[in-house]
Amino acid sequence: MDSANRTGYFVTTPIYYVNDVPHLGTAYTTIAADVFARFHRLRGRNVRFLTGLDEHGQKIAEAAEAAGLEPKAFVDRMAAPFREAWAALDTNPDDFIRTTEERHQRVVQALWSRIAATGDIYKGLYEDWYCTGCEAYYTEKDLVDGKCPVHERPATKMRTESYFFRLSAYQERLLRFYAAQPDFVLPASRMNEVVRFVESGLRDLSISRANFRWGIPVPGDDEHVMYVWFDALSNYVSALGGEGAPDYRSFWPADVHLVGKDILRFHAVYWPAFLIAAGMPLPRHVFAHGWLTINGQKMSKSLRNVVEPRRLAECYGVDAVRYYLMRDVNFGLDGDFSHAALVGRINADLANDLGNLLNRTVALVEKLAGGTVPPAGEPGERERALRQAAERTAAQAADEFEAYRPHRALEAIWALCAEGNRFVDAAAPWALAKAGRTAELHSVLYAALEALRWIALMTLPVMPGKARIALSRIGDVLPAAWPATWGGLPSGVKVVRGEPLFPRIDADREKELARMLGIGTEGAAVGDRRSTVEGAPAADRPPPAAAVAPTADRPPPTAAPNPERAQRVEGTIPYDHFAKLELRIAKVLAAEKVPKADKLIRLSIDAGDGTPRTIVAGIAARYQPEQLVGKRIVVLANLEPRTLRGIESHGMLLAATHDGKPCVLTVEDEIPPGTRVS
Ligand code: ME8
Repeated sequence: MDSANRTGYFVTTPIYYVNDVPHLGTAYTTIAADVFARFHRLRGRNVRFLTGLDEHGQKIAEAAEAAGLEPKAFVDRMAAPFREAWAALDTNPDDFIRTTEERHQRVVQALWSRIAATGDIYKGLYEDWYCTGCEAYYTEKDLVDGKCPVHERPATKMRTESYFFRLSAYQERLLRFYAAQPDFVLPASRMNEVVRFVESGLRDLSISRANFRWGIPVPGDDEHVMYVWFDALSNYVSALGGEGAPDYRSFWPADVHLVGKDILRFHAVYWPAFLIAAGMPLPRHVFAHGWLTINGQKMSKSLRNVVEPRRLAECYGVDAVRYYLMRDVNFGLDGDFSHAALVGRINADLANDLGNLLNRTVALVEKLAGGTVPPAGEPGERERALRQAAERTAAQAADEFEAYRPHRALEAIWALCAEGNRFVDAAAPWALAKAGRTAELHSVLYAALEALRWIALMTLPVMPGKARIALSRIGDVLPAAWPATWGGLPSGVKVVRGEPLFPRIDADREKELARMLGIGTEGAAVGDRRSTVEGAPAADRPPPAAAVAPTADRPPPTAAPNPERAQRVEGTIPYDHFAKLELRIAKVLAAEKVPKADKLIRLSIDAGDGTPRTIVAGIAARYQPEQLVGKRIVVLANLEPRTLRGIESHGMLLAATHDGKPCVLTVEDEIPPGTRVS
C-alpha cells in the first residue's frame, strides 16, 4: 500500500447520528479504526484517528422535538454516551468532532463558498420523494408502493427551492479518478459497484433545505441550511482545521475513511466530487465493511440492548470483545455476532492457545530457570526455525493490517501461537533440565519467551490491555515497536505468573454471563425473536438508502430472519449450533476400568485446562485401559457434567461404533492438548 511511505496516517470513522446511542454496529467501525490507528502508531507513524458525531438535519431536529428539548440541548445530552462508550472499549481517538462546533461550521461554509465560486452550486427547484429516516430523496421508481424501500414508511413529496451541486458534470472526472486509483474503494468488489453506479449516470444533487432550520446556514442565504450530508462529509477536513491549517498539511488526504457499506455512495461518489470541485486532494481509500447481524438477525432495538457494547466489555472483557470482532468477522463482508461464537473464541484462542502458551512458558521459566529470563545462549535448529516463523508471521501480519484484513493478521499470529506451543512440546525443556543440559534449556526457554513477546507485540493493536500485561509478565516493559528485534528481550528480568490472562468460560460461567446480559441459554438474545421493527427510526434504523446497490447488498430492511436461515435445508443446523460444541484435542494421562461396570473406562485427560479432568467412557468392549494412555483423542469439552457409577464425568470423547464396538477417534500428530477442533 502506498501509505507505507508516508509518516502521517489519517483514519476516520463515520460521524454517527447523535439521535441514536452507541451500539455494536457503530462500536465495530470505531474499534476497527482504533486497531488500524494503533497498528500504524506501533509502526512509528504519526497517526490521527478521528471520530465524532453528526448533529444536524431534520432527523435530529425531530428527535429533539420528540424529547421535548431544543436541538442543541438534545445533542449535548446525547453526545456524552458516545465518548464514554468509545473509552470503555479502549478506543483512543485523537479527535472527536461534533458538527455543531464552530470550528466545523467555519470550514464547511468556506468549502461551500469555494465550490459556489466555480459555478457548480446553483439554485433550482427540487421535486421528489423524501424519507426523513434516510435523510435522502427517492425518485418515483425507487419507491415500493409509495413507501421508502428501506423504512417502508410513506415518503413525502417535496417541491422546494434548493441549492444544487452540479454532480452530473463530474461523472467523467470521477470515472477517470477511479481508473487512476483503482484501490480507492476497498474491498475491490465494492469499487466495481461504485464504478457501475457512476457509469449509469449522475443527477445533480440537492444540497440545501429551506423547510427546517437545524443545520449550517448557507453562506449568503439565511433561508437555507445545508443538506446534512454536505455538512457531515466535510468533517473530515474541518477536524484538521481546513485547508492550509498545520494538521491539514500533515494529514490530508486521509489514508482511509472506514465506513459501513450503507454509506459507501456518499463517501465514494459525492465526497470526491465535492473535493474535486473545491480543488482539494482526494482520500486514498474508502473501506466499506460489511453489516453485522446479531444471532443471524438484523439489529433491532431490543437485540441491540442485549449486546450493548459496554456491557459486553464488562462481562467478557474489552480485549476479548475486540479480538472476537476483529477475528471472527471477515473485515469487508457481512458478519454475525453470537455469544456462543464469542465464548468459543475466548476459550479456544485466548484462554487456550495464547493463555496456555504464556502460562506454561512462564511456569517453566519459574520452575527450571529460577524465574528470570534466561540468557539467549546459542540457538539450536529448533530455536532458529521458531525465529524464522516469528519473522515470517510479523511480515505477513503487517501486510494484512496494512491491507485492512485484521482477521487474516490475527489468523497468522495465532498460527505462530500454535507453532510456539508445538515448539515447547517438541523441545521438552523439562527433559533438558532433567538431563542437566542447562545451556540448551536456557536457549529453548528464551526462544519460547521471545516468540511470546512477538505475539504480544503483534496483538497490541487489537488487545492493547491484555497484550501489555502479557509483555510485562515476560519481563518486557520497553516501549513497543513493530518490527521487533529477535533477541531484544533482556535476560535476567523476573517473569511473573499471575492470574490466567483470559480465564476460561466454563458452562456455569457462561450461564451466569447469559443471565447478566439477559440472553437465553441458547446464546440467542431474548431481546426479541419476533420479526418486528421497533417504531422509532432513530433507534432501530436500517441502513439508509445510500448503498451503491441499494437492494442487492443491504441487509433486509425489517428484522425478518436472515434469508439464509429461512432457506435452510431441513435437517441441517446453523453454524452457530456447531460453534457451541467445544471440541478439543485431549491427551490421555491415565485410564482404568470402572469396577463392576463392563463397558466403562475412567480416563484422566489433559484437555488444556491446566489441571487434568476426568471423563468416563463406554469403551471397554474394545479397549484395555493401558492401550489408551498417551493417545490424543477428541473430546466434547463443554458438555454438562454427568455422574456415571458415582464418578463425575466432565466431557465426552468421540468414538465411532463399528461392529457393535466403539472405536475412539484419535489424532496422530502431536497436537497440543486443548487445541480446538473445528
Ligand atoms: O450514517 N453493522 O451515521 P449512523 C456494521 N451520520 N456497521 C454498522 C451497523 C451494523 N449493523 N450499524 C451501524 C450515518 N454501523 C451518518 C454518517 S459520515 C460523514 C456520516 C456503522 O449513525 C457503520 O459504520 O447511521 C455505518 O456506516 C455507520 O455505523 C452508520 O452510522
